[in-house]
Amino acid sequence: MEQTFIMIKPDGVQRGLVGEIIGRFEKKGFSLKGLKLLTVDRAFAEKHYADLSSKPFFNGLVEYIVSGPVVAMVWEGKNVVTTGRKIIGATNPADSAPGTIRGDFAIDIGRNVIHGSDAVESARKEIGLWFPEGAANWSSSLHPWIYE
Ligand code: DAT
Ligand code: MG
Repeated sequence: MEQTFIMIKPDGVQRGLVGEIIGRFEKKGFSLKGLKLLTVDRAFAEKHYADLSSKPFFNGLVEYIVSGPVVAMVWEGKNVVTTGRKIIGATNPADSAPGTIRGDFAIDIGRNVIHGSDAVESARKEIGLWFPEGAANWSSSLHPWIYE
């Protein structure tokens, strides 16, 4: 089953949105396979966002991510990468539809509350980086009520 890496950024933690965000993924029917609250250092944040290292906003982005604890998660389910991105909404909250996490809870692109992997391959890399110990191995007994 497909997995994605989801991270509630420091603003989401500070603003008390952790429960709300987890609830949206849970209620959709996805399964939580990894969860931890941690504060990462500069080198780790730079590795996570390595693909963006040439962007003018890279330094500010890294400072934002290291500015406080984040909630790192692995979520599992059919098409969870693409559907997770839909639940999160567009990168710039000005373009995120109401009903999405960024559309409902964010205003500025540099404080957009949440990260979600953009492809199955980047999800695999990000889960490896954030969860070197591996994700949890369990399956929900609700499975037949969610999947036909
Ligand atoms: P996403 O987080 O939607 O996958 P991304 O991977 O392109 O978007 O960029 C990572 C983060 O970098 C994004 O959540 C917010 C920040 N960012 C992206 N584009 C930006 C821009 N033009 N100005 C400022 N910050 C930006
Ligand atoms: Mg991205």
